[in-house]
Amino acid sequence: MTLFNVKPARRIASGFHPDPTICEKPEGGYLMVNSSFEYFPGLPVFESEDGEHWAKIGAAMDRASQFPYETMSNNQGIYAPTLRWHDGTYYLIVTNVNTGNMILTSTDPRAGWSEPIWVEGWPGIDPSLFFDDDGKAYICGNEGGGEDEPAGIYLSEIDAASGTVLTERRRICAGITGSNPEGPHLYKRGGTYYLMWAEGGTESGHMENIARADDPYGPYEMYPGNPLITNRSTHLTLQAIGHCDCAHFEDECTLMVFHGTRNNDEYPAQGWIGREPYAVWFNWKDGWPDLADQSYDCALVGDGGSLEQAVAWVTPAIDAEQRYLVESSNATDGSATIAVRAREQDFGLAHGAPLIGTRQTDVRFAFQATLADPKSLETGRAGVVVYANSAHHLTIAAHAANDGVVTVEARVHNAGLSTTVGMASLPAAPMLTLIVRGDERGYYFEARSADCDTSVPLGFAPGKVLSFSNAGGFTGVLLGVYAHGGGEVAFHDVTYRAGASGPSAQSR
Ligand code: 6LW
Repeated sequence: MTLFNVKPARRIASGFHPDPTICEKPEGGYLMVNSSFEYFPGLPVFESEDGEHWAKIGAAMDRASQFPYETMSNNQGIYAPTLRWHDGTYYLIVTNVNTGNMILTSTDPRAGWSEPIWVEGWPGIDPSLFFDDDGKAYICGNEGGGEDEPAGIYLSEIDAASGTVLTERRRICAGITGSNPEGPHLYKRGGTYYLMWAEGGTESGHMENIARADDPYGPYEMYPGNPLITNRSTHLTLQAIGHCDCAHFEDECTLMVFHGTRNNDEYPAQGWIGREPYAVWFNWKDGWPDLADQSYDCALVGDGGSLEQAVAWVTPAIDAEQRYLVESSNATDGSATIAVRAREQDFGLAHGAPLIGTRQTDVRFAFQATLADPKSLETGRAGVVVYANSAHHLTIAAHAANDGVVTVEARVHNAGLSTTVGMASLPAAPMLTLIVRGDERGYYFEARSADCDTSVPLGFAPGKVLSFSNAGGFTGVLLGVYAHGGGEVAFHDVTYRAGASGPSAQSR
């Protein structure tokens, strides 16, 4: 057998970018889009020339008319998109779990995407489009199971331009285990239809399966080697792999993307920086993907400089009041100046947690923000936050005390229990820098006043507090700034450095 360009799987973006979908660009190269949940701008778009090196080029959902939410709970919003190119147009079909399924279109993804085209009469999540060569288009997706419809993968014909579902939904697959068949994609190769779908839940039981049929509605013949991929029941660092999508499906060498979490068994914690996308090339054997010799793993920490991505700032839901203004951003080192207008709400409320942040993209990192004038905090608290969700996050809060002193306090917020891990009083001189560093164990907090040469250590929080297994949900970790109370504060030199060397000597 001839082997074409098969290479081991590699991470193609860092930080939480789950549910990857890819398609080939007509001029060559690829685009990828990922789920974004409650965060805005949503639906990050990446581009690649070779399928291995990817760069973020924007976000498909960049205005309120596409995502009109000023409050939104954790893990709501935008789920599992599918991107396809057909006849001069990119179609991005996606679920907003708060409203339903929709299609965004674009003829130039760098220039932006359309208003939502709503798909009426198509319940469930993880919608996908397939354009057949006879001119028909299909929508498939999954339904969790209820009184009306059993769980499984459903299919109908659709007019993709108008979003009109043309035929009755038919269940075409129930999965192989009965546990969460989802994220389906339909393809065609040599006249045969192939259905791929994830199963087992997106946690440690995750897997991907494949089946084939002569007709899009089946009956489907299951691949005898299913699951096509899984790391279930292993101790590999890379866990929870699945939710695949492919390009070059009809070629000898097919590009497949999937997501997985970096696991830390030593401490033990599953995937606190979230589900990240990977890519692998495979060949075919006897009409099935040949992945028998492939294994999927990764290092817990970093994997070289090739994954550098621009720092992208997001807020939970739309920042309609413009409480967060990224006033300037330094293209060379990624540092930003961010003005924050405080509001009374704190992180304990599920809706629209007040913060602006960027994804944690490596286990080792340093994130810092300098409060230009700590005295402006007389009516509130401001600081940095390491945020998984409203019930699981870490804060370093600064607030003005009496007599020209600022108090800084590092706290762990874990499922309703809030614990102080470090506290210090510093002179209320201009320029108070709050620092959080990450490593394989977790997060280390520090503060440094411009008057002092050294940082004051403020304790440590184990990463497992924010891990998938403790915090739950579908997202990873954001590193951000916030202000509660009244007034307005400015953060200077808000800087994120991935791969920076763990805790400083003082905070160990
Ligand atoms: C996604 C679905 C899933 O829509 O997680 O657990 C959802 N399964 O496939 C969010 O990523």
